[in-house]
Amino acid sequence: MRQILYLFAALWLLASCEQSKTQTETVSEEFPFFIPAEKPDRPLSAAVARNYDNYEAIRPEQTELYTQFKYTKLKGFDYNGGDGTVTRRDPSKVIFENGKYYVWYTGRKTPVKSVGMKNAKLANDTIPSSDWDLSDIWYATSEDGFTWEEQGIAVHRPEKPTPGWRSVTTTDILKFKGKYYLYFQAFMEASGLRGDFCPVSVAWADSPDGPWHHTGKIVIPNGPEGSWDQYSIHDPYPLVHDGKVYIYYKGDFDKRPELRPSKIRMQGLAIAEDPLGPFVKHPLNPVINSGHETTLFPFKEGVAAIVQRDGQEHNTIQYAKDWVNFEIASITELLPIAAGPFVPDAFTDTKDGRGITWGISHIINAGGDWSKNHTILLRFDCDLSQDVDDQGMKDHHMYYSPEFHYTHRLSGKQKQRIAEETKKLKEQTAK
Ligand code: AAL
Repeated sequence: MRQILYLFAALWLLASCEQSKTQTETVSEEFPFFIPAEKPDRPLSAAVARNYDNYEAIRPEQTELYTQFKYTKLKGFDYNGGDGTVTRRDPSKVIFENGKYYVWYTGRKTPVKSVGMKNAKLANDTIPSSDWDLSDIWYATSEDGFTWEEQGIAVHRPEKPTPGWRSVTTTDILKFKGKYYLYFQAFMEASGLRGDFCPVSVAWADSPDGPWHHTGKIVIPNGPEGSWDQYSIHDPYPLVHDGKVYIYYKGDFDKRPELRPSKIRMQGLAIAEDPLGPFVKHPLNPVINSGHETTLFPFKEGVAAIVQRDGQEHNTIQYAKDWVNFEIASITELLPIAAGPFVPDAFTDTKDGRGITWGISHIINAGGDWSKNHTILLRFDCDLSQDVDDQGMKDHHMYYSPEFHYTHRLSGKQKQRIAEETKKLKEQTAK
């Protein structure tokens, strides 16, 4: 009896070996139905190899630095019927102090709407050129992040010729050793006269409610003639890393009127021991090759960036383990513009950044009518956090309505080109 049992066992073992051999053979011939968690030891196409080599996970929904973005209208801000005389744009990071949230932003309340950068020559002391000309830095607070109460001007335009006399804009907040610092673009000419030229200046306060002391100094100067940031230092964005102040900023350069958009936009880094400087620009600048406004947050031991609007790598979330050399972590869509996230560990000098789940962003031309151009603030939510696992934010199969698509319409010139192409085709085939 025992012998028969041994015989059965041996036969079963043989059969299962045969079966697993067939399975392995099948697997080695075809890419498996269940995608292997580890990079398989077999020839792979460049695309599939990249899926393993370049990303944290093989699926976006398992990638911590992948998210979709959801948007909510903010309560509490009035835009004068959207007539173009009131704008709120380029929000700072959101911080939580004194039991409430704070945000700072470019605020313009002018007697007339802006004439546009192309008509900058028509601008004067009361007529703004761009949407951000003749602006001050305003702030608002909120109990819940959805309803905001505007508190007034935090930093006024200083007297001429102090940097910023024409406009103080696009601010961001730093808290360092118990003091608060607002960095901002300090315009000394109407935007559009030569470009969007400005350096960065700073104001400080002992409380987020002020009073703010405008240093009147340029803290991140434009680069030397011929360098990428010789004209524009935009969107200064401070974080604390290694006990130092790291400010990422955007530069506009290589303008070529024959191309659209005519400028290249990249982002650089300037580092200082003290918030008032001196700031030393990183020798590898620019460190991000795309994007428009700057949005970054500590993530694990490195820093992550939301890269939107411009450049080869727009619509990506990027990551730099060493805070300098950025790689694409994920590709996504409908990214928040000029996002100022709530970054609880922005200033804690963390070595394990937890990430972000919401913030304030903006939409330009909010009324869809450029002749009344103004910008509104809105809330975005996402899951770029180590502590939240919201599968509802990890979708990658987005739906946009027909109306949304049709707002991206052909121009008259494009319609004409298409008609000519068809005409040519008809002529060729008629011969
Ligand atoms: C933005 C920012 C800067 C530019 C202008 C106002 O959204 O990149 O601030 O100067 O546009």
